[in-house]
Amino acid sequence: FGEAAKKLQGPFVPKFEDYQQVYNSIAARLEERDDYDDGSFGPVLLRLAWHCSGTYDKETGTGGSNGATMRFTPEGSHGANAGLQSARDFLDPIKEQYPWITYSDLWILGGVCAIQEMQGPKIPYRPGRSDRDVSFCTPDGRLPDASKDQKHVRAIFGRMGFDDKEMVALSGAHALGRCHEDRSGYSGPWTFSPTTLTNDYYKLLLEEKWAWKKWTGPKQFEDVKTKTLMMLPTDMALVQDKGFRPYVEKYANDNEAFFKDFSDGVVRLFELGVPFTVAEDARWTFKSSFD
Ligand code: HIF
Repeated sequence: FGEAAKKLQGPFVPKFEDYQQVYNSIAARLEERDDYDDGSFGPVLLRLAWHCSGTYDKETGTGGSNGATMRFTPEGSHGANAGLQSARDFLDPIKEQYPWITYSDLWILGGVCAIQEMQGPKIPYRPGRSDRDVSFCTPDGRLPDASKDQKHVRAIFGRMGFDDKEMVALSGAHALGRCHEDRSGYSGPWTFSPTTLTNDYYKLLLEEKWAWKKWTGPKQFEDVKTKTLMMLPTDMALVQDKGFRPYVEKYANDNEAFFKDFSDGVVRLFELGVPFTVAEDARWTFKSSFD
């Protein structure tokens, strides 16, 4: 009888409410698990979603958030992805609870949830990513190298199809989280509130005095006043470059403009390389836990 009923219903097609439930479960787990460095897995979940997406190459159409190929060793062990196992492990019980969602849709939903739960803007979402096999792993070297300058930043984000304004708007995500010596080699947070999304990253870039940190690790900047904050060479490139700097100034002065452009940029980033069947105007906006 059960089988017959199932046949009548057809295959399970998840709807908005089903994805909202997954969102709620991720949000609840973020609240529960405060055993990550600043009390939240939010930053590393966002980093996972971005590193899936940021492999995209617009010329060949390869890479991007479709596939979740970071599950496989070649890509999972790329130097740039060091530490992201913790984010994947965090999401595994959610995948067990909702087996119908693909890893690739789940990892991006994790990024969306992280941003919203860290009090960032709404990030509209649509599903449609499928998991692909190891042969779809991208070659090493597609993600940015923090020791480089603006030419590199433009080359990497240009390859994904982004312009100057979008590059600066996305960069505000470095208000969140921190660098770990055992992962990237760099050390420290960018802002004083690394689990809340604000435009502080831009304000600090402009208002603080920055100097090279005196240490034996990779070259990074520290704030002269407290010596507790950091900037990567690629972060500092945003104020050194004439094309980038006006946007840094704009976002430092206008959090609303930052949130708007950040959201637009992240939506585009998270959708790179995905052959959606759902139209752009049918994206969903999830309720946050505090709405
Ligand atoms: Fe990051 N990023 N990112 N990044 N990033 C690190 C950490 C985070 C770059 C380098 C690093 C973006 C762009 C760039 C986050 C989100 C985003 C670390 C430290 C490095 C080295 C990793 C570690 O040691 O754990 C470079 C060179 C980028 C291009 C300029 C995006 C815009 C800012 C696209 C973005 O969204 C987040 C969040 C973290 C914090 C992770 C954590 O575990 O706390």
